[in-house]
Amino acid sequence: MNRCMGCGAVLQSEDEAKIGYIPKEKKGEAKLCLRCFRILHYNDLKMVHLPIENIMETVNRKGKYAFFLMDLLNINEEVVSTYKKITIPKTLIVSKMDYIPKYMKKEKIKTWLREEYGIQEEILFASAVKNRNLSSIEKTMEQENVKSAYLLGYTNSGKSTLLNHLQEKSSITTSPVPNTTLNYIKIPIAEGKELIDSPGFQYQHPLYKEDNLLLIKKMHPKSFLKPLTYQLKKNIGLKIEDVVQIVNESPKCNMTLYISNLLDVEKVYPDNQKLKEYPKRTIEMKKNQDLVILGLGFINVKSDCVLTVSIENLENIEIRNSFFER
Ligand SMILES: Nc1nc2c(ncn2[C@@H]2O[C@H](COP(=O)(O)OP(=O)(O)OP(=O)(O)O)[C@@H](O)[C@H]2O)c(=O)[nH]1
Ligand SMILES: [Mg+2]
Repeated sequence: MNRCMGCGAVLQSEDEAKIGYIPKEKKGEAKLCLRCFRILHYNDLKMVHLPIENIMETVNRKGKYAFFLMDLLNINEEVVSTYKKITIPKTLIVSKMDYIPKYMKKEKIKTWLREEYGIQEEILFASAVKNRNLSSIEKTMEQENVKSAYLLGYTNSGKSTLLNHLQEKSSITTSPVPNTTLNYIKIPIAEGKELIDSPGFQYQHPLYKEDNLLLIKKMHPKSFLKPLTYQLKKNIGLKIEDVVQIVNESPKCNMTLYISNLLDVEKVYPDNQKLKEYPKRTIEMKKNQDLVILGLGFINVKSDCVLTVSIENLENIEIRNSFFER
């Protein structure tokens, strides 16, 4: 059974609409399915459904060790609870470190992850695109005496990009669209050691519709994050794309947004409030707490304030103590 080198899907020439499709005349010689070929050469992005389920079950049954990637904008209760379901020995990797401002210090992030999220295992920091700290993965495998480890994480956390930087020549398809990797792909990274790239976990309630590729791309930029600070008077709010609206109900609120800079942020006033049809929740925020919007990032408030949040699914918001406190 031949598999696509880029996404792991089984290659087939029967149905162009299905994953792993490769034109008949290319079968036998080409190593990439048509979708991966088009992503690689034309940046033609297309989202497809994941063909496999039960990643956690497979990993817990077959795996000896797991590395779990989380990027800073996607650290929240849902992601951490998935991480905690891994029952084999594991290490957490905070990925895409090039993306975040320098004042977010690693040691503080570590303490915060331990205190706020109860993470006890080893925590590494890495940037695939800047080749930072990638050797620590091999070192951990050496120390733990493991030859094979799964690379896990939510979709878009950067698993395949990291693995491409650990091999001499990139072979795995990467993209800002969710579900790029469709099956397990074993990659040797050093003498006698391999990592297994895996399909990503999905949020229970993704913020995007599958056909909204523009929003999906905006949510996952490659460039450095510049946090945006706002001072909102009473009844003034912010709308981020058509995803979420946050209105300040207190006399004044200072907040900093840690979200992709490509997203449109619009100020809203009492007479032009949008997203009216979405469910609302009013929250009393304490100074230095974060309002976390799952899949988007977080908003740090610099003063006590009352916020009304409108969002399609209220389960996509969480409140937490920020690591700026530490
Ligand atoms: N800034 C930055 N961007 C990264 C880094 N690693 C990955 N990315 C970007 O994040 C996006 C997703 O990367 P992938 O490697 O495809 O993510 P994945 O975890 O393999 O995703 P799935 O295969 O869908 O589960 C791509 O646009 C990458 O360029 C990194 O270290 N820094
Ligand atoms: Mg991948």
